[in-house]
Amino acid sequence: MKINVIGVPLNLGCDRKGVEKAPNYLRERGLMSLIRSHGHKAFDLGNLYVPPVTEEEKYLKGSRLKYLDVIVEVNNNLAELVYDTLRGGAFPLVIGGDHSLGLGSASGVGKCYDDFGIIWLDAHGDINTGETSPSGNIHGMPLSALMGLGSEELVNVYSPGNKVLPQNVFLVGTRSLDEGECALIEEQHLSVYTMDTIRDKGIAFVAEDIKNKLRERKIRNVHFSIDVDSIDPSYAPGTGTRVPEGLIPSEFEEFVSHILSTNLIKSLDLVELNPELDSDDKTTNLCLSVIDYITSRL
Ligand code: B3U
Ligand code: MN
Ligand code: MN
Repeated sequence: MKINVIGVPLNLGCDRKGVEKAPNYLRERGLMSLIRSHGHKAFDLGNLYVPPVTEEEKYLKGSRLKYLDVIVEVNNNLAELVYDTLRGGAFPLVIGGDHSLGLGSASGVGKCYDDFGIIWLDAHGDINTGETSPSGNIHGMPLSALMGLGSEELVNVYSPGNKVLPQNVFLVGTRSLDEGECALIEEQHLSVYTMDTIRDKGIAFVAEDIKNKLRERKIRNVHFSIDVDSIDPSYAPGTGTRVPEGLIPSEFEEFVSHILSTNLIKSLDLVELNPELDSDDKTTNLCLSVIDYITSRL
């Protein structure tokens, strides 16, 4: 398979330094040769340009959303690159950076396919809007914008691509939701598989349930967005917003293996690795093994 690796050294969405270093950090530790070791033709497209900004530019035009303009610009460029990659018959592997980039990558998928789903593996919902967000950090908002909800500027990224239908959105590993996110989940009847559900029914059940729903709805294309904070912080401490009681690596692998076996996954993000918050490269090594595992199954 042809795989295009796209680095997105973006930290403005989480408003915390360190995550922007992850793409190069992973490259220096053998990312590309790891992917190639599975027989793929892997192309390193380098890092997307993130224009420099100052603290003073955080809130433009009185917006509550931090660094809105730059984040929109980077996401438009990312969407175009993901779209071109898919049109060229390659698989986009997007390495973050913070999770605000999920808006760009899934928007690129949305322009390519009108029937698409999104699996969002994350401790958080990332479905806040400018109004409901407690922080103003855009990494907590991409999924609502992808459904066409919330701030106009975010919703219009890579317009007029297809939005994802709420019924085709699957949140997995969730264990930290804000009030406004819970309300939106109810309103839009989203499929949310919390850690409580996973503990109760098992990760295999959850994966099967998602597979069944995708089949019932005849969804042929799925974007898979992986936030490393979905994994328990004892295994993945190198991330900005750790939430206890997460997936253990074997559960994570089981889930990924089930989902990849559908052959519906067309693109993937791996985000929120912060090498500066890591201990002994534990999370970096875990991310490399995740990429190893995933690319061995593509
Ligand atoms: N829900 C909170 C916190 C958060 C979201 N995503 C991460 N943290 N990584 C917010 O700010 O929207
Ligand atoms: Mn996230
Ligand atoms: Mn998260």
